[in-house]
Amino acid sequence: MARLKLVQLDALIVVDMQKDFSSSGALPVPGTEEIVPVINSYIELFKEKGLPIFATRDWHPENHVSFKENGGIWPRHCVQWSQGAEFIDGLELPPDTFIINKGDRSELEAYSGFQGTLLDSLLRERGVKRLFICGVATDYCVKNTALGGLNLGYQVFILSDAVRGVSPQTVERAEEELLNRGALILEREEIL
Ligand code: VGL
Ligand code: ZN
Repeated sequence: MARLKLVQLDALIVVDMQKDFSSSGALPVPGTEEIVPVINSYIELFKEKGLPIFATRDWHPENHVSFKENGGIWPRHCVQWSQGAEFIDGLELPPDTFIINKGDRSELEAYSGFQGTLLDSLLRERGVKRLFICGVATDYCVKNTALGGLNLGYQVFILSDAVRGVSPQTVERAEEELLNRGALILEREEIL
């Protein structure tokens, strides 16, 4: 097995690991709790090497367009400052994690961590070239954050043991699209 060595150009992106996506939340993504320890081990790895860690969070106003009551397809979730929008218990984000709020404009859906945020400039300022992406949901925000990164010229790695999706069919399509666009899918033991 080829192994990948982390270098100074790398950053970890933890996508939307929030209470509303856990099994007791408003929009449960199956398996979200299960990946918390795996994500913690990636966090530890990046922290050890002094590499930057970014955590996106879905951060919707009450009247967000993605909610069913406002014509969208999702139950109300991740409302700004609500308990459901908090990071999931047990996730060990270091104090110097860069927190990226997205979907914070009522009229715009934002599945990508790059959409309407400072993520690209923060990464660029630090010379980051390669993104290691984990979190939820594989078929929505992980996918679109990864595509956003690819469009902006980053090399993208999906951490397959640390992502979970909404449905198997859309996850399969998402993985195929990501591979076709040049992302690589790897797991913990493939990283040195
Ligand atoms: C997400 C659906 C709605 C996600 C966010 O984080 O993947 N999915 N809002
Ligand atoms: Zn959302």
